[in-house]
Amino acid sequence: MKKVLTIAGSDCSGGAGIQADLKTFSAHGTYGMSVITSVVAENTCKVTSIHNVPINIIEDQLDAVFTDIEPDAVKVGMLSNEQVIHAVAEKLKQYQVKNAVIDPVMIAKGGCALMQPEAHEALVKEMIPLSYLLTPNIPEASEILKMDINSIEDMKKACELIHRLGAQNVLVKGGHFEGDPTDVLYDGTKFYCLTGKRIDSKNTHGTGCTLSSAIAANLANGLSLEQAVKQGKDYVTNAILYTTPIGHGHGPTNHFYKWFHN
Ligand code: PXL
Repeated sequence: MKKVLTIAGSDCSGGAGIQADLKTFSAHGTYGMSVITSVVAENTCKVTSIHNVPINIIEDQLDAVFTDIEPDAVKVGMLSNEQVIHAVAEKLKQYQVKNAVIDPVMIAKGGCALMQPEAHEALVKEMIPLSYLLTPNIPEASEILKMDINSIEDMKKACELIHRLGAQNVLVKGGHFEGDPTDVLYDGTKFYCLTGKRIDSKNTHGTGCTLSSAIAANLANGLSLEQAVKQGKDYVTNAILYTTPIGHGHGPTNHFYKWFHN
C-alpha cells in the first residue's frame, strides 16, 4: 500500500483540512498520515478561532513520520505563519521529500485568513521552490504574483510565472470564474486546459483540500501528473455531486461516494 502524508490544519467539522485529506487518502486505497500545523475551531458556516501548534511539536511530528515511514507523496495545506512555513520547508528539504503537492491555503470559504498575510513572502520564497505541484486558486495565484487574473490567458501567464518562481508544475484552478470551470495545468513546457462541469451546490467546503489530496494519492499510486490531476478533478466533482447537506452553511463533500451515496 502506498503511503501519503498531509501536513495541514485540523477542521473539527470534518469537511476540510486534515480530516478531508485523510478521508481522501483512504478513498484512494492509500495509507494516510497527518502532521497537524493548526487546530481550527470551525464549522460549515464560520471559523471561530485558530490555535497554532508549537513549532517544536510540528517538527517532532515530522521527524516521527519521516524517520520511520517514507511517504510516496506529501500534501501540504494550511501553514499559518512564517515560522510554520520555515519549519516545514526545512523538514521537506532535510528528508528530500518527493511528490510534494502544495496547496497555498490563504483564506477559508467565509473569508477568514488561514495564513497571515505577512507570511505570503515566505510562502513564495520557501515553499514554492519545494513544490512538485503548486495548486493555487485564482485569488491565491493573484496574491502570489501581485497580478490580476481575468482570463485563461492570464491563468497561463500565472502558471509560467509561478513555474519561474521554482514550482516544478503548476495547477491554477479556475473555479472562481463564472461558467464551467477550467483549470490550467503547466508542466514547464506544455499547458493542459482541463474543463469540468459546474455543479450548482453550496456543499463545497474543503474542495481545495480534497483536490490536492486526491492528486497526491494518485501520484503515490503511480499515475502520471496529467492523469493524477484529471482523475483528482473527477473525484472532487463526484464528491460534490453525491453528497447530502450536512450543517447549516457550506456542507462537506462525500469522500466515499464510490461506496455510499443516496
Ligand atoms: O479549504 C481550506 C482549508 C484548509 N485547511 C483547513 C481548513 C480549510 C477551510 O476551511 O479548515 C484546516
